[in-house]
Amino acid sequence: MPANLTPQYLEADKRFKAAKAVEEKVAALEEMLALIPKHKGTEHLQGDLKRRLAKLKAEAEQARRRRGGFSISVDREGAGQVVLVGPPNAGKSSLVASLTNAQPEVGEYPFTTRRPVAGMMQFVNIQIQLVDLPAISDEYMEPWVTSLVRPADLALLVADLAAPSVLGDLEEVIAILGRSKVSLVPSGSPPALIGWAHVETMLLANKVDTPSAEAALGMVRSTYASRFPIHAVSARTGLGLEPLRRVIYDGLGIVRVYSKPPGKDPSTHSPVVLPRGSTIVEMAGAIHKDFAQQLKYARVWGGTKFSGQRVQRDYVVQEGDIIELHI
Ligand SMILES: Nc1nc2c(ncn2[C@@H]2O[C@H](COP(=O)(O)OP(=O)(O)OP(=O)(O)O)[C@@H](O)[C@H]2O)c(=O)[nH]1
Ligand SMILES: [Mg+2]
Repeated sequence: MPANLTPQYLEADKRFKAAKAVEEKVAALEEMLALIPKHKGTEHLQGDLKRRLAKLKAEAEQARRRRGGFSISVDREGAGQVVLVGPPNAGKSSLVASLTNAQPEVGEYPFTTRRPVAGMMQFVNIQIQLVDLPAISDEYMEPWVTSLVRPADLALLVADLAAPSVLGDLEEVIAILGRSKVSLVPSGSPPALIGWAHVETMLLANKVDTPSAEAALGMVRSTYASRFPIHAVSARTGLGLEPLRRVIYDGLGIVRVYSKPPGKDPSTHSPVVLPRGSTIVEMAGAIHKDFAQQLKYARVWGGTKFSGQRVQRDYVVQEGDIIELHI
């Protein structure tokens, strides 16, 4: 056993040894891998953990197949993946139906949605993927739901302003996700818990058209305004939905820039989408992997500061920049 393994690592190791279910073992191993000090002395152990993890995941998959079950995942598409989470009947499917090309089933009864449904939401000149998920509640839930929240770029936590239990329902959703080590956080907050997934979240207070909505919205605001940005919407009347497209875009922490071949016009309908803070080199690499290496300099048109100004490889691109790469 190499030296300087942390107490947290040893804790996770203990949990791994005590675990019975394959999923628990996988979770503990993943945590060990995240926690193990990364240096030469632990290389062997790291390799060993990775092998065991791969084997266990394959076993879990086989077991699912034998049970006749299936593993559920949603392939990423577009500029970002956004999941809708919330209690039953809050209007998650209605919102996805209003904002995207998808047509998830909407029902007056709870637990209508049983499978993820992905749809594409247009925002100006890009598409963002919204994923409708089944309800999250202690009464009943599909066991795989939290595993789809984990990898998302953004979560929309949907509150049902027509439900008297609105506050308790939200607490329940947050607590259930917490049990799977998924923490809903406001955007820009640094990861706080090792081994947890921190999913940036905004709260959508839906059904603002209903009679008691105003009072319910007041309660939601006083409880959650310090934790999440809150947007009041109605999937039924469409209130608040158009501005929501930009809010979602802003929440993804991405920028759109436009590539311009020397001597030609920029391609303004097909932006290059990059994480905020990306440099010109990263932009070049996103267009073609060889470009990152070959890039000599670039010229930028944008905002007020640049009008074809020459910038170096480490220039941080800004929303709306038009960029001429010189290879
Ligand atoms: N008045 C009003 N009703 C809404 C609104 N959004 C959804 N509903 C209604 O609320 C009910 C539930 O809507 P869904 O979209 O199926 O809710 P869900 O969150 O997907 O529900 P589950 O899939 O069961 O978890 C349906 O009867 C909708 O018509 C809204 O903004 N206002
Ligand atoms: Mg639904």
